[in-house]
Order: sequence, then C-alpha cells, then structure tokens
Amino acid sequence: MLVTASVQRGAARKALASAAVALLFALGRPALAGIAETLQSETPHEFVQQVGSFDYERRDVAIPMRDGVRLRTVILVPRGARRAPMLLTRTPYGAAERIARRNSAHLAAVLDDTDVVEDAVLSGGYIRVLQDVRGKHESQGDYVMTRPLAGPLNDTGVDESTDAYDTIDWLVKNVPESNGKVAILGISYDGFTSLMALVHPHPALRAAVPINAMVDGWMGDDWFHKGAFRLASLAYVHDQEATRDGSVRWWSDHYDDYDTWLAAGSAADMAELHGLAQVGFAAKLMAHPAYDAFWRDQAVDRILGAQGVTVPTMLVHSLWDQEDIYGNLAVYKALVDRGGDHSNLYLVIGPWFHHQQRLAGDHIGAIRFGSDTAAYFRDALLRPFLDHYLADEAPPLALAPVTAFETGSNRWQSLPAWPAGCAAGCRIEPRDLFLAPGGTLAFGAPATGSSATYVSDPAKPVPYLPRPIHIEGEAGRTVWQTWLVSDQRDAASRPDVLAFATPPLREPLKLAGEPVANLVASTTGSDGDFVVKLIDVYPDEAGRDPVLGGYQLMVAADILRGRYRHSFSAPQPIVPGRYDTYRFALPAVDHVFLPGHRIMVQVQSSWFPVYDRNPQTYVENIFFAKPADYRKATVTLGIGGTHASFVQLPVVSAGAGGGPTR
Ligand code: PG9
Repeated sequence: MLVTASVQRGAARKALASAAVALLFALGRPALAGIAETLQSETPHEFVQQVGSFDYERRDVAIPMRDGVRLRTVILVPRGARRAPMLLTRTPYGAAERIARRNSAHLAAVLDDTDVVEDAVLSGGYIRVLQDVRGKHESQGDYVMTRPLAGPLNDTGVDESTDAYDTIDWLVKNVPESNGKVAILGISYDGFTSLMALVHPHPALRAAVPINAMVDGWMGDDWFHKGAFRLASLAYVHDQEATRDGSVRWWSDHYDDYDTWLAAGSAADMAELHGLAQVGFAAKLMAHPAYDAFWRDQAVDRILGAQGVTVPTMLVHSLWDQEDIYGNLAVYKALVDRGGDHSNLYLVIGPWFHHQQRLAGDHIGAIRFGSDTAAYFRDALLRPFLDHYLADEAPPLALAPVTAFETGSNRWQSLPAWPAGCAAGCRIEPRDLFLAPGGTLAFGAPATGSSATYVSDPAKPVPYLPRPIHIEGEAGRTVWQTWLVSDQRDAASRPDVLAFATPPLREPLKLAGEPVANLVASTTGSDGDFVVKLIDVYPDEAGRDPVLGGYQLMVAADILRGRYRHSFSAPQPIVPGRYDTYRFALPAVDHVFLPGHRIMVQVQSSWFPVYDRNPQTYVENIFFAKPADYRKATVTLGIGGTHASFVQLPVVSAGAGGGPTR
C-alpha cells in the first residue's frame, strides 16, 4: 500500500516536472526563476547498490540479545558458500568501519590485512561475522569498558559472555549457508571479548583464538603495570567513551608527547583538562589505584582459571607487545595450574608487537627474523587449527601444545608446555645474575658489599624514546608499535639510568620464561618506581646490518610502583634511607643471547610518558598528586654483600633441540 502510494506520488511529480520543462520552453527565459523551484532532488530516496557481480554477500543485521538490546552485526558470506563455518569477532572499534577501508566487489580487498583471518576466509570458505559490542557504533545498549561479568561488578545480568552466547545462538539459526559451527577470535579488546565467550559457552562455539588479549588491566595490560599508570589510557578512554562512534578525538598541545604530559601535571590534572569527568571509566581508574577487588574480580585469567575452559582454544602471545604483554600468558598459566585435561589448549608465542600477527612478520623495528613469522602463524598454525575444529570433514591436527619463536636464534620450536626450553630433555634453572661493581654483572654474588647511586628527578623523567616523542599518524603508529625494541643506548648514557653488563659471551645463553628482578634498594623519597630492563647488547660492529653494531635490544622490561613492593592491594610508604627489596617478574622471554653478545641490566625510576611520574613523596592517591609532592630522590642500589641485587634468569640447559625450524 505504502509502496503504491509513493510510486503514484513519484509519477505525479514526474508529470509535473515535464510540464514545467515544456512551459519553460514555451515562455522563454524570463520565467526561469519561478520554475526552477520545482526541480526535484537527483538523489533517490533509497539507492539500490548493484552487487550482483560481488564474490560475497554482505548482510547487515541487528541481532537481539536476551534483554532486548540489538547488536549490529555484519555478515560476509562468500558467494556459493555451503556448510561453511563462521568466524566471529566482537569489537568496540566498529564492525562496519573495520571493513570500510576499501569497498570492493572482492572479499579479499574488503578484509585485507586488517583481518588476521583474511586468508582463511578467502581460501577456506569461512563466513566472516563482525559485531559491534553493546553501546558502541551501531549497536544499542550501554557501553561499559571491558564490561565485567554479571555479578558483584555488574548488576545488569548481561555481559560479553551472554552477548556472545545470544549472538552465536542467532547465527546458527539464521545463516543458512553455515554448518552450525562458530569460532570466536580477535586481537586485544577483541581478544578480551573472545575470552569472555568461553564463560558458559554456547554449544556451537567450537574454537576460540584470543590474540594479545586484554586480561588484567592492573597487573600488566593496558591500564597499569604493577601499579604504575599508563598515561595513554586517558586518551584511549576519552576516544572510546566520549561518543559511541569514537568521533570526538583526544587532542594534544605540544608536538613532543613528553612536553604534553609534563605540562599537564598529574594524571588527574590531564583528565580534567580533557573533560574526562563526563565519561564513566576515567573515574573508576582513578578510584582504584591499587589492586583491589575491582581489578581482581574482573581479571580474566582468574575467572577462567576458576572455571576452566572447555572450548578448544589457541592463545596467541606477542613477545614485544606494547599494550597487552601480560594477559594471554597469564590465562595459559591459570588454565595449566588448575590441572585436568588441557589437550585442547594451544599456545603460540611470536616475535611481534601488538596486532602484528595480521601484518608482515619478517622484522620488528631494526630486528630481522629471516622469515615472515606472521604469515607462518596464519598459514601453518591458525588455519590448520580452525580447519580441524570447524570444518565438516575435519582434517587431523598436528600441532604441538606450544609453538614458540625463539628470538636471537630465530627459529620456531614445538614444545610440550610453556616454559619448556626445548622439545625434550632440557631443564630450566633459575640463575641469579648479580649487579656487580664497575657496572658489571656476574653469576655469583660479589662477596664485598657496595652500592651504586642515581638521582631521580620527576621534573626530568627518563623518556621512553629519544625525544621528540610523537606517536600521531601513520609514522607515529610505527614508533609506538616498535618502541619495545628501540635501541636503549640513549637511556644508558643518562646519569639517572644505571647500566650493568657482562663481558661478551663465549657460549650461547638461552632463556625461556619470566626473568625476576630482585633489587635491594634504598631511596631518600617515601615512594618511588623501579624500572628494570634486561637487554641483549649486540657486538660492537655488525657486518650485514651496521645499525645493529652495539644495539641494545630490550628482551624483557617492566616497572614496579614502590608502594606495592610488599602487597599489590595494600600500599605502604617507603622508609627513606632504608634498604628494602623490590622483587617483580618481568614479561616472559624466549631468547638466545648469542656468542659475542653481552647481557645488560638497566635500572631507572621513571619511564615517561608511558607511565605517570611517581612524585617520590608518599601521597594517598598518585592520580591526584600536587606539584609540591614531586621531589627529587637519591636512589641507591645494593651491590653484593648483604644487599645484593640481581635478576633471576630462567636459563635453559642443553636439551634435545627443538622441533621444526624455519
Ligand atoms: N590494547 C587496546 C585495549 C584493549 C582493551 C582495553 C583498552 C585498550 C586494544 O588494542 O584494543
């Protein structure tokens, strides 16, 4: 009825327009002004795009959740697909935006390298499904940052687990080309939503691939590292929560990020400058500076460790992940520690930055791997895993429980577990590498006690990269992505960074697992941060790759906020001038220090502006530190004797070698 009426109206308008044109010719020019008003829009009410030649069909649907909220979902079905499994990603970054970079008749061009499963979809006939999480972009409902599970932190009864369940339920009933089997996967935030789908999973969920997932925002992923706040979180929260579609963007007021953050003062000052009182998550961050129930109860490793995982899962970890270096290995450990059967649990460890799995993986920054490690992951690990668990005629899977890339020697290894060191027959022994006099390092504590001192000045914090630091735009993105492999020589030459190194090694030294920093230190302040960096120093000159001559490559580094040295949940002031122990795990390494290389340890008390400055005066909540609280402190590291500082290294003893190499 409606259609007929509008068709009739259209016909009437057309008739009128032709009459007007005829009249125009009849009356001549003077009548033009009056008649032009009848011109109709040349844009149709609705344009029907001609997509018959496309090699896929795109369906935009709004899938209803159990509370009536509808989530916008884009389904891409390869033309001719039959009994195809579905690959689902649930994202806050815009399901449609993800594929909008290129509008094309070819699925290959639409998915491109923004999608880690592009190759699998193209050659394996998978259906690709992308969904906006509730409250973001075109999805209805309220947005809550990494929405905690329904329970003490969430009284709404809906979460990313129920939304994943309801989505999968709808998909298997409403996509006739599918075989009723679904995998969920994604990187970072989308890795978090993948992990959440494993809580009370839908029976059609047959596999999950959480990549670089955000798991514990306080312990070592996006928001904090062991109590030190990651300043860029404020910009992220701003862009994510100011609007549904992320269209209001964070601004800066200096070219050099170092100046931008130093000029602002405390993190709370910066939040105020940007109006962050208007968004919900900023206040939550600032109200929970310590590891309290808010963080503990939403830590996904704890949740999954408590309830276990039944769905075949491939956890993917990046060794130089500048955003979520903690999460996936913590999930792996929690699942293994809970015991029972984990024959369907796989771990992949690669030499990548955050998200690099979907891009080229032959190098990161100046460090080359001799092969495209990301393509190897996609083709030789991810694809067989998906095919095995999702295809109707499931091909057998020959995949080790752990596949890890050993950096330094640059080879893939198939391992029985993580950390394992090698395929069979080797052991991992913790060996303490002690800070020693004269800026040296030694296995074996120096008998005589001494110390080394530096002054940490919050007015001149140690930059995390040589200045100016500018991580805007395409070039800036690369700088951010690769900063964990940046040359640490600049830092080593600062008076507020202490560097200790071994002589050149005669034999290779392999590490697998988490090094543990154990500083015995005193400070004149009542609070303070400790940054420990484990570094591979390349030989003084390198033939093929001259820029690597003397290069200082961080293989593991992290920060501890001093007030949390004895308890992450109950901060305590430091007693000025008294030695205390600052012990904390560094991110996992799988690295061989080659002969001719040296091992270096650097220690410093700021890492700016990745982390906020510790005022070095104990205040209730560092977010709200006042200018007068920021004071210089003299930090003393104990060397040998009764105050011996060291880094405990997970040293691999010789074994039977390591499976396939590439
Ligand atoms: N690392 C980003 C993030 C995840 C979760 C919360 C906040 C930030 C990301 O890349 O998605």
